[in-house]
Amino acid sequence: KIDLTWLKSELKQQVTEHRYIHSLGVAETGKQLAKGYDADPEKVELAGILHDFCKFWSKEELGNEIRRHAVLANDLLDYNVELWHGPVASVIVQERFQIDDEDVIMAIRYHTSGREQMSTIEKIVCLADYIEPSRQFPGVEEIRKWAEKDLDQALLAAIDGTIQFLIKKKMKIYPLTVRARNDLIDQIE
Ligand code: DGI
Ligand code: FE
Ligand code: FE
Ligand code: FE
Repeated sequence: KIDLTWLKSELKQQVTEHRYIHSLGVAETGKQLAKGYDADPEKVELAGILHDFCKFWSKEELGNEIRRHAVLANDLLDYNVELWHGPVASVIVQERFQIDDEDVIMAIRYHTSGREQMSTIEKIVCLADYIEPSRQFPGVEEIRKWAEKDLDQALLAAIDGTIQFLIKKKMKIYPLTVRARNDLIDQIE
């Protein structure tokens, strides 16, 4: 059984105070969502604590890890560096903390991009990342309300918000994010 207190202290050494509070917020919000959507709260909590573990690694370090680990999609290197920390964290937590739960690893790996056929745990971590209490941006309250009644609708709204942000900033959209959105719409129909 993994010691969460110890993991939190390891996280604290890797990230800023703000990011530490955000991570615990994702863990807590995620745990509550898990209870409502019949997912394992302990797996969601663990993924929430660790999802941004590599957030402050340099572009060079992140790129090296992506190139080094064949399991990570190399096309990430052609897209925004903000997409890299989740996939890298998903392999680092295995190596450093012997986390071997595939559900937890996938939730960490895809928390930024999303993907097709996301598990309930992946959806919850991705959504909790967007709506945990320290997040403040226009529209977040509406998504918090959606989160209470429909996980897919709430996640779709969150992904739409991100895509709108990327378009506004004239940034590229990682294809997996588009596929995640399309797949979610098919699931909602
Ligand atoms: O790490 P966090 O700040 O908690 O949040 P995150 O991991 O969900 O996302 C970090 C940022 O990545 C997000 O604000 C937007 C940016 N980003 C850049 N390109 C893409 C992208 N996000 C998605 N979903 N898809 C992209 O192609
Ligand atoms: Fe993140
Ligand atoms: Fe490695
Ligand atoms: Fe996050």
